[in-house]
Parts: sequence; structure tokens; C-alpha cells
Amino acid sequence: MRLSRYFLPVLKENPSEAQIVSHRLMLRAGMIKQSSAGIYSWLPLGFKVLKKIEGIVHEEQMRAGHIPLLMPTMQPAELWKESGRYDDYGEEMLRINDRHGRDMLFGPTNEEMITDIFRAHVSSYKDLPLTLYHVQWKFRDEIRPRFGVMRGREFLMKDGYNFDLTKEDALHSYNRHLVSYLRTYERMGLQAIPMRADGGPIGGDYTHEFLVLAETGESEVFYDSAVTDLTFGDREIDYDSVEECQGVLEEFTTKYARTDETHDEALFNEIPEDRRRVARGIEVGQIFYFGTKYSEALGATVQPGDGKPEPVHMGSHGIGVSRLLGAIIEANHDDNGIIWPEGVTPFHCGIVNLKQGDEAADGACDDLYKALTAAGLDPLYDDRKERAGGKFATMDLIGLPWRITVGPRGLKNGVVELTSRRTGESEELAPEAAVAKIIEVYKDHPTPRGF
Ligand code: P5A
Repeated sequence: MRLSRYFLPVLKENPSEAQIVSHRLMLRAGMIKQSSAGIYSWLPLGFKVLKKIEGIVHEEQMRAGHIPLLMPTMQPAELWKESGRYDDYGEEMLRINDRHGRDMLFGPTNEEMITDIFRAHVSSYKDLPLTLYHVQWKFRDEIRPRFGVMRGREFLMKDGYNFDLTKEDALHSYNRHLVSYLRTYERMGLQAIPMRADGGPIGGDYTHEFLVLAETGESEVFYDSAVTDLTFGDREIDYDSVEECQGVLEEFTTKYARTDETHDEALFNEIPEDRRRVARGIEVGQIFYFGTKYSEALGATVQPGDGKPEPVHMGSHGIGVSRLLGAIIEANHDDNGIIWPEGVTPFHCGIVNLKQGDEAADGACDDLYKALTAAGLDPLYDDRKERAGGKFATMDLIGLPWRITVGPRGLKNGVVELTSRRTGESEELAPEAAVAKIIEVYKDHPTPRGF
């Protein structure tokens, strides 16, 4: 993309409404624009990252054997009356009447709707296990929407639902989700720690939240610092293997890590004192096992062999897709702007032309652009007639991990400059070598094709 043809409405000033750095940087980098409280338009740069994150979520869900579908945002109240949650959910649910006076709602989550799909189409235990998921907009009329996309009213969630014959099978589904979530967050350059939590309005008492440690996080968390040494890495996991998934769950959840809702002071005090941590975190996902809560209420049953129909065991599993942008920025920024991890960056690298209009510089930038594009990469070429300082400031603000700087002086010596946004280190090398290096970097970070 040539910047002169792109739509990147960066702000020079710090927006006064933004209280935390990720919100401020998303506004300044022209990623989002508030439409009303907790509701945002996703401008091209923000949309690009959102779709990258969504792409990683899809890839990892499908890798785990989960099946994508798409349910609507608008739901009929009847389903929620069947489960009993229509009254229980309270004021967070946006209730709407259609022209016929029918009670509708903008879905805050989809347990009822997916259970309705299941009961309509599945009756044989042979169709189990089954996990269906979608990535769809949700609405929760949060009393205090704040921090930009962190706590929105309209937000994008990946929500998945498992259907299993027995509790044992459903716990394997739970473990499988935990494993796939660890992989998912690490691909985005994040450490998200599973912590025992509370079921809240979704239900069930077996649930973990995934938390990214950050001072601006809304949750208070208590943990053994040894959990921060755990990484999933590039291990290959057989998602069908009960033992392997159980092993990962035990590795990542045995040490003490809890949100304030489930915190147990006595257990916490058993951790060696120098490893006890009280901190704040951003909840980027949550997994639940709630047994037959919805299947019983809505009559989602299967017949095991020749026995009588039995309600299926279920769980639900959510990733805060739009919230992740905020969490990633909270964990990756400096005073000059965002520093995208390679896995989610909107463009793979920036090309800065120091002297637009200079024949050699223009030609070299065009060649770089073509070479990177031919390699399947997505560069952002700042071809505007601007001074170098302004171009660097924009690149730093929007946070592309790599920048190639091209100027007539360097070209005389056959070199361009390659700069890492994260370390600030630069090296001079031949344009072909810069391209080769960027191609090499992204070999380890396969990113879904973006927009
Ligand atoms: C699990 C999937 C559920 O709703 N039902 C379907 C279960 N869980 S949850 O924890 O309530 O939400 C899942 C994730 O969505 C994100 N999230 C939000 N993101 C932005 N703004 C909000 N207001 C908001 N509310 C929830 C969180 O990341 C949460 O973990």
C-alpha cells in the first residue's frame, strides 16, 4: 500500500478522552473512531489488525478440530426465556422490539442459540464430540464502557461451544480449548496466563480466565510468579490425545493463579513469599464447563446406545477478539507509539523514501515494494512529499516492526537502512539483503492474509 493512497487519519495531539495508553495510541494511529459510548468504527489500520487477529483465532480453532459457523447478532427472546436467562441477565442485555412487538435482543453471548441449533439437528451420540464456534459481534450494555476497545459495548468475540456425551469427554474439550488458547495468544506475541475464575452469568463453577498482566488491567490477580516462566512454544500437540491435553492443563494450572473472585488467602500464603504476586491483568478470554445447564433447559439430548435420551455435557469458550488489540498495545509500546508483534502487524514493514521525487530513491523504493509484494508480504510505502522527521514519527506511531529507509546518499553506496522498531537498531545493507532479511523474519510468523 502506498501511504499517499491510503486512509490513515493520524492525530497529532493526544486525545483527552483516552485514559490508557492503548486507547490513546489506537486513536492517534487512526485505527478507530468512537461512534457512541463503547461503540467504534474500525478505520482501515484498525480493521486490518482486527482481521489479522481474527485470522489467527480461526486458524488455531480449526487446528484444534473446531468447526466455524455464523449465527446472527439479533436473537429472539424466547430462547432466553427457555433457559431462564432472559430475566437473569439484567440491564447488560440490550432488549429490542421489532415492528410486530416481538421481544428481540442483541446477543451478548450464544449459549441458547447454539443449543437450539444442536437440538434441531443432532440426536445421535455418534455425532459427538462436536465443537462449533463463530466470531461475531456482541453487545453488552456495560454500565461503564471505557478504555476504548477494552471494555466496549459492541465488541467482537470468538465464542465456541462443545457438545459431549459425558462429563469426562467435556473436560477433554475444556482442556483442548485451554491448549489451543495458549497457542493462539502466543502467536500474537502475548503471554496470557490461565487463572481460576468465577462462572458469572454464563454459569458453571469450573472456569479459567486468560489474563495478560498489565497495570491498566481491570482485574485484580494473585499468582505464583513461577507461572510467568511457562511458555507453550512450538510444541506439537495431538488435540485428540486426552493425556497430552490434560498434561498441558496441569502444567499451566497447577501453580496458584486466581482472579480476585476465587482468591484464597490461605492457599496464596503457601507460596514461598518471594514468589507471591498481586497484580492487575486484562482478561482476553475465558473457558467454561457448565455441564447440562443449557442442554437440560432446552432439551438438547442424545441417545447413548439403546438407553434413554440424556442431556449433553457442554462448555463455552470465549476470546475477546477486539479487546486483544488493546491488550497487545498495552504490552507492546514505547513513548513514540505502538510496537506490533510480527504475528499481528498490519503491514509487514514500512518503506520510507527520504527524498520523494529523486529518481534513484523513487526507483529503489518501487523495486523494494515490488520485491516484498512478490514474496507475499504487505509493505506500507510512505511516498508522501513530507519531511523525513514526520515520516519517521508516523512509522513509529503506527508501530510496524521493520522499516527500510531509502535515500539518495545511501543509494550512492548501494545501501538502504533496515531498522527494528522494537530495538531501534539499524543496519545498512543492500536493498536485496534487506528484503531477504524481512522475508526470513516472517517465515517464523505466518500471518493470515489481511485486508
Ligand atoms: C464464553 C463464550 C462468555 O461470554 N460465552 C460464550 C462465554 N464469556 S465472557 O468471559 O463473558 O466473554 C468472553 C471474552 O469476551 C471479552 N469481553 C469483552 N471485550 C470487550 N468489551 C467487553 N465489554 C467485553 N466483555 C467480554 C473478554 O475477553 C472475555 O474474556
